[in-house]
This record gives sequence, structure tokens and C-alpha cells, in this order.
Amino acid sequence: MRYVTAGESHGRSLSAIVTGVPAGITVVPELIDADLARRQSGYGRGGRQRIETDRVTILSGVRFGSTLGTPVSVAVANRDWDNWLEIMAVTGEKPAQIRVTAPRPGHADLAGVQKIGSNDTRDILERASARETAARVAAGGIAKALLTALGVQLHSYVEQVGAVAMPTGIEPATVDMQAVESSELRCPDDEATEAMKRAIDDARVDGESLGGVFVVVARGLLPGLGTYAEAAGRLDARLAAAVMSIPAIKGFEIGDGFAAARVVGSLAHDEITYRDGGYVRPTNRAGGLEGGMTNGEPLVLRAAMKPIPTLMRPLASVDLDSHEAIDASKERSDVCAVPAAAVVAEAEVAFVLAQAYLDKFGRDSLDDIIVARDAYLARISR
Ligand code: EPS
Repeated sequence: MRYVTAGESHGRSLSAIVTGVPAGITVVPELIDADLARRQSGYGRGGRQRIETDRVTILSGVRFGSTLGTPVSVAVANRDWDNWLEIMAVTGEKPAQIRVTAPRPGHADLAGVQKIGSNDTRDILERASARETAARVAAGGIAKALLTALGVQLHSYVEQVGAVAMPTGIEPATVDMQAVESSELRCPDDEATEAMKRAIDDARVDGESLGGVFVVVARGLLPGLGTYAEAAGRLDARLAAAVMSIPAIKGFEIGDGFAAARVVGSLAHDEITYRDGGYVRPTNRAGGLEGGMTNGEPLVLRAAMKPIPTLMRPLASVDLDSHEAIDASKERSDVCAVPAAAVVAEAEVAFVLAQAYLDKFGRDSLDDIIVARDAYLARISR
């Protein structure tokens, strides 16, 4: 199951096509809309989110609430397009004065204009904008629907914003997800939420932005998804590629990740025991992955998001026409979008896990997948 998105931030609409979708998956548009709303929320978001109320329109591949086994296409309209009709016109001649020529350090602007031979960073930034991730979340709803049918639960939460972190030592799979969803920063710790909000307020006053760290957890996974046999199929690699495809993600780890590099082997691995007809690990330092495969423990991954590069107190840049020093351009932006990135990461992880299930159990029909899954479960329980 794969997706491709299309759409500019201030164009008419974002869209996505999901291919490799089995027949018989129940799709509830309201659940996708709820994820779109979660992506829009979070303390520190900018003015654009007050304009948009993202809603999915399913254009194909679903009939009477169930996938047909054909490509699913989805759209999320940009309400703001009405305000950008001149600047984002599909036809006609471009007015010279609308060009943007001050590339922002940290954004795609400069390398992008060099790459495609443009003299207007808007040709780049419209697509490089994280607005595109709304289409990923809409598409990810199809992968999530498959996982739900297979008993997999996917969650995310924010652990750190800037230098403010929630207390350490909490087992990610035990985090109270209701507390996460009711926190303005999708952080389960009330005190940390308040401190994060204060840090965001300070950053806003200073014309700054803030990054942070989020965690994604998947529970209910079977052991043996992914493979040890081929590099490209190792689930660790697929998850890293998927999560690091989200704009502004600069770091990634699975389980204890970088901390495991600092301890001896006996403190880095999870001992194996057998209880009530099943293998159990009292710890989950591996984050649910061993040898490129799931091991049946919760999948735990963590990603670091850099601060958004659009700064209201801009960094130094160079004018594309004159090569004179100039302040970087100031697009309206967010102070912090870490909670949103966590929701996008759920969608990315959902695609990787959905694909891993289809690789193992077939891809035509959900009913057949469930039969194959149950036969596998019966075999490994013997
Ligand atoms: C975003 C929409 C964008 C930005 C932001 C993310 O809308 P606008 O450009 O109209 O304000 O707010 O984009 C960036 C952070 C970026 O670096 O491009 C969204 O919907 O997520």
C-alpha cells in the first residue's frame, strides 16, 4: 500500500492516491476528519489553521463504506485558495512583483530554485510547505483503517518542545492517551504541557520558532512483520525512511536508540521468558523490533523535529537577483508544529505497518488477510 500526494499550499486543493488497497476495509470519513483536525491543532500553530477546517473528500475506491480493492483517491480543499487566486493562478502571465527572492535558511527555497532553475522561491515553497502533510494524513486514514481491522492501535505523543521535556523513565506503551488528546501539546504530562506553552509564548515574542521530540507507539502487532533477509525489507529502515520524509525531521530512533549505544549489552537487550503459551519480554528496550522484524512487543519510535525555518525575526540571506545581503522572507508560519508532526508520523507509520501486513498475509481482500493472519497466529502459538 503506497500513496502519492499532489497540491500546493495555496493552490485549490491537496490530493492523494493510495494504491495497493485490499478490498473490504471499512472506511469512515469522520475518522479521517478527526485526524485532520488533530493535525491542525496544537499550541503554537499559526494563522493558517484558523482559515482551514480540513475535511476529506473520498473521490474513488470506496463504495458503501468499504474499499473496492482499487486505488483510493482523496482530496482536502484549501479554503485559503480564494485569497491566492492571483498569486497561484493556473493560467496567464506571472506579474513580476509577486516573485519571492529572499530564500529562508533551513527551508527548501535556495536549493530548490537552484535545482529547477527558477527565480522565485514560491515555485518551491508552495510544495515544500508542511501543508502537504494534510494530504498524507488523509491518505494515511486508509492504512489506519486496515490496521484497525487487524487489531493494531497506533498512538503518538509529544515528549519535548525546545528544551522543555516531560519526565523521563515513562514506558511509552503505558502513556495515558486520553491525557495526550486533551493536552494542547499532545503531551501526557500537565506540568510539562504548561511549561511547553510558556516556552512557545516566549519564542513567539522573540520572533523565534521551536522544535521538539515526539513518540509513536503501535500496539497489537504480530511478531515477524518485516524481514531479516533483505536490507530494503527491514522494518527499521522502512520506518526511518517514512518518518524522516516528514518535513523538518532531523533525528530518528527506535526503542532505546541512542541511549543503547551508551550501555553494555546486558542492559541494551530484552530477556525472553515464556508465560501462558506465549513469549514475553519484561522490558522493551528494542522498541518492538529485532532483526528488522516486529517481535510482538509494542513498536516505539521517536523523532526529533527542528524548529520551523520561517522566522518572524529572519536570519540573514542573499537576494536571488542582486546577490546583496537581505533578510530572509517572512511567510506566515507556526511557532511550533511538533504536535502536528506527531499526527503526520502516525500516518507514515501506518503505511509502513499496513504494507508489512500485506507483504506477509496477501493483498487482495481483508477477509483473506484475516484467514492467513489467524493461521499464522495458530502456528506460532503451538
Ligand atoms: C501548514 C500550512 C502553512 C504553514 C506551515 C504549515 O500555511 P501558510 O503558509 O499559509 O501559513 O502554516 O508551513 C510551514 C511550517 C512551512 O515551513 O512551510 C500546515 O497546514 O501544516
